[in-house]
Amino acid sequence: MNVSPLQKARYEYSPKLPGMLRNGIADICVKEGEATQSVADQDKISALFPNTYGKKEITFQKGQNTSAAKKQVVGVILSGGQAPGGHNVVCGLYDALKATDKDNVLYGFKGGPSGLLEDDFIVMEDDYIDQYRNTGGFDIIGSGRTKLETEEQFAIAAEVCKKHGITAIVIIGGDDSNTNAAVLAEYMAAHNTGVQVIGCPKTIDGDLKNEDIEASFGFDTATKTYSELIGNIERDCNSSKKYWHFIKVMGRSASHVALECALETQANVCLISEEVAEKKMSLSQIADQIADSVEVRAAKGWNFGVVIIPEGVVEFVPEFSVLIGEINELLAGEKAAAFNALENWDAKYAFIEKGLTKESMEVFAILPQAIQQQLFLDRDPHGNVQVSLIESEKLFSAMVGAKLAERKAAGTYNGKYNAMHHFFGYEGRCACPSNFDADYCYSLGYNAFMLIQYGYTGYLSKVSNLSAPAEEWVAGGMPITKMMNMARRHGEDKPVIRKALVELDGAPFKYFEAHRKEWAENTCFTFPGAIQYFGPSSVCDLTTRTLALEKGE
Ligand code: FBP
Repeated sequence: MNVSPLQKARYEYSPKLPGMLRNGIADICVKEGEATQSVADQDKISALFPNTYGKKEITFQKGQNTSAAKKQVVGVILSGGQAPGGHNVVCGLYDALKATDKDNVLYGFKGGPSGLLEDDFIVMEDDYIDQYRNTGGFDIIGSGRTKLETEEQFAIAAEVCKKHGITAIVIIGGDDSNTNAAVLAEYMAAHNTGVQVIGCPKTIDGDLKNEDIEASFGFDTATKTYSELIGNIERDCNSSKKYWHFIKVMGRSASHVALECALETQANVCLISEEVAEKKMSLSQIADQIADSVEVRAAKGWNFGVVIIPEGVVEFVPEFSVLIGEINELLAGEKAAAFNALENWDAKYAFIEKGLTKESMEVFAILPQAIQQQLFLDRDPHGNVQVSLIESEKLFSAMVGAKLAERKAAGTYNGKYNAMHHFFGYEGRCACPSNFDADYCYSLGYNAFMLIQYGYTGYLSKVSNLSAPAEEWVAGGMPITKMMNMARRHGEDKPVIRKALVELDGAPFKYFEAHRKEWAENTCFTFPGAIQYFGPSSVCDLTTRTLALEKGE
């Protein structure tokens, strides 16, 4: 493998562990806290998890290791979208496992949860794992989106574990994957398989967090990567002074990524999907909000700017959701064939006009034609509109263009408007992890092994106090059931970990809200620059603005 000088240097980096895990395996003991309860629906969740519900929160501390000696054979799975630092979770797990007993074994199941079901794995060895230390990506074993959720799958998983003498499974994933980890843990306990299950909180989207989990890993690096790029674009804006850049950033549903990038770069406008939903904003109102910034800046001679758009925003616009629902209905079943047989767009447009309600037709009519066609052409296997494919950066730039044309006609705007479009998503998911993510992930993996060694199951590896230096981080574990409530999924009530959306009364949004007018009307850009790996801790170990604000810093 060809290795770049930076990668070579990163191999040498020793991730920082929380102080309490630094003294060697023999010196880590457990402190048990209070018994836990689920955040809501206690009766239902406790009935569904009779073997794993209500367990105690635990923290590790310095003291004699009292765990029972036992050969550990652990299987690890990477689940869902890539997030920087995943390799370090595996490395931390491996190092703790080998430091405890060199005969312990780590299996890496390949390609996500399906690797466990298909018994497709590699056995981790030093030479192999060393190539992945402090690197981005999930290529060490690959990832996948197969959900481990049915009894049938659990039975297969139990068989595979029995075959290899596996004592524990570590699932590295987001809210869904960790919900499934809890269900799998319960199954394994109920069937006396002796297999423990531990989860680790991953996702660049930042939406797996709650009063126990301060951050999911990958969010730090991904947002720093996007913010670097946005800052570079802002510099370009300042230099050429001729474009409005519409930048969509990843985050399937929640707007944490967009908000963090706005806090880092002080872009002129940033949409927050949760606010759009709360205020029931229409597409036209959103376009007006952006056009206001364009107009005010044009009056100052600044025909340039930056708009950040969260990936999922259109689903949060109430009128747009209604439109999508009607389109899905309009083309349900056999009606799709009739629509597809129509010979040209005019004929299709007439069909649509007849089928949609007046209100939805009004929304449809203001969309640029390319977006209108996209809604009808790109459909998933069930025939539904693929909302995630909608190029909302182009949608809003076109709508703003139309607003500005109206304002020009009315004499309130006299600027020049040229729009450029970007989507930053995959660019950040496999970036070389920041020191924060390298340290945090390694700690999560190391800590996951300590939970296994002490016999816990159905726990999420928890490392907290994250805005302090790593020395002061607190390592431990939290029963996953504590984070659960009941929610409607595919027409059924299911136990789930609640997805954390941006809280409009939370400190990060409040800070943004207090400054956004100034950022919209003036040029307050900040340029975070590239992630730094070597240098003063004040630069290299910086956490996100979101975390700092949430911690009141
Ligand atoms: P996870 O929730 O699995 O971490 O994935 C997050 C994400 O990166 C979203 O931001 C994005 O919408 C989605 O994955 C893209 O998924 P895919 O990799 O399947 O295209």
